[in-house]
Amino acid sequence: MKKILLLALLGLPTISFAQKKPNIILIMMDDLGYGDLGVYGASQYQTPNLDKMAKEGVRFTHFLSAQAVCSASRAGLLTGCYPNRIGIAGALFPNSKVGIDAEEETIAELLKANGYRTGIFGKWHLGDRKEFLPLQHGFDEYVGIPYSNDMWPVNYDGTRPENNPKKIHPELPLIRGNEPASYIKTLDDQAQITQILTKESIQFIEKNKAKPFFLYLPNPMPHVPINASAAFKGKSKQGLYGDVMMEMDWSVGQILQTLKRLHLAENTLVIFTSDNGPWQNFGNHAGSTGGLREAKGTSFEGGQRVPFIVQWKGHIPEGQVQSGLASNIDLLPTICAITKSPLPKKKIDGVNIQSLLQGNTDAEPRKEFYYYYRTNNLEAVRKGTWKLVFAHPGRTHEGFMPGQDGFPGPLREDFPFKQALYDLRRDPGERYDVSEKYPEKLAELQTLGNQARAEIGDDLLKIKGSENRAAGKALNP
Ligand SMILES: [Ca+2]
Repeated sequence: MKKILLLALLGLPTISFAQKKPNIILIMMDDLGYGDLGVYGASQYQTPNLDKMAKEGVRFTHFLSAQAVCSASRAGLLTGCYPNRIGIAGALFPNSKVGIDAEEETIAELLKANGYRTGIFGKWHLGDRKEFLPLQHGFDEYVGIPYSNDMWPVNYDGTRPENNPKKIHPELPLIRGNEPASYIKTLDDQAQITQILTKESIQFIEKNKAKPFFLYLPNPMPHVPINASAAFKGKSKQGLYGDVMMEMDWSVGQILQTLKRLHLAENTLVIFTSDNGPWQNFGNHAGSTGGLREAKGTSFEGGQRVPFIVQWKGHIPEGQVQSGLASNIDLLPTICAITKSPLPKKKIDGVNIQSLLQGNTDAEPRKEFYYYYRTNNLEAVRKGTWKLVFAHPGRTHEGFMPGQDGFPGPLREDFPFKQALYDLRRDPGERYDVSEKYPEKLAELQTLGNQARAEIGDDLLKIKGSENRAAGKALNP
């Protein structure tokens, strides 16, 4: 009793012992590939904090982003829906006329309604008009950029020449609340992003240590143009990309240390993931798929499979590797279950993956997955470890020389991929079409494809879905 009184007098967080609702921290990187962390195979730089987080929690090996592109992936993450179900596709550009519809319910809205304090520090990318910004979608606080960090009027090397291909973009704002607080104008400014967001996140945790909170930290790195602050430049053996990764890992370490310092670790679920695979045609400024096929902007595993690590001291068994299928659309129902928050009123696609977090290897909360891309193309479906890729025009990075030092290399956007059935257990690289050998699997996955098409459509076969909902439209287009 005396000790508690003393702690209270010192201003230390005695309250956290009595707190029931767990805090949620969701860290999402941008374009970080499946092979980009030490614990997932990175070799020329170290990510000790994330490796430790995996050791003390669970790491997934078949975790898929909703789609392999920024806005669609984030829409899926925050609403628990396939992004095409709610009308969000691709990567939104500045002054976008669409965003998440006001009728959709985000994780932030659901937690806020359940008494949580909600903050986002990082890249939003779900519409930059005021009505679409985070404060209008359930967040109490927002500091960050409204879209990708390369949507700025600056050339790939940081200069502003007359013939600059990026001249079409407005200056890149760092928004605070609903208004620009400053602008990111140079590569040196980009180098400060991770530091700024880490500091804001820590302040948010400190301020709200006595309340349940939801902290969403969508770090804009390592999306190009990458840069690291002075303390991390030259630290890795893999040039600037490795430096950026080491700073990102430091940032995660700072967040985890803050939880420890405030005695919040046992009451905080921490999630780490990425929005899509690496932007491979940027060569030495892009990450690694860890050998998976293709990369960002494709529905092959290199585009869509990403690291996923969860830690919750005392609640999740330590040191697990989970090979069950899951997606970022599953986070909303899982977080709702853990925090005892009601689910959205409208239909969602996510499933509760608590059983996988608990280390249950027999559980199969997600049996299937639909790989949509572009506006509404059903490019592939998955059932367990089987994946059927449908004939589709798609992006390929193969056969092209990647770019260098911030400049992109060429790629092809309309490669005519043929239908193929892959067994991802034996063929994670999606190389060997086994349709002829497994006709019953082929039929099963074709049926699954038809089910997806009937529900949310398929532009490739000109099929309208019966359940698609429209994106939010700008008030003054
Ligand atoms: Ca991205």
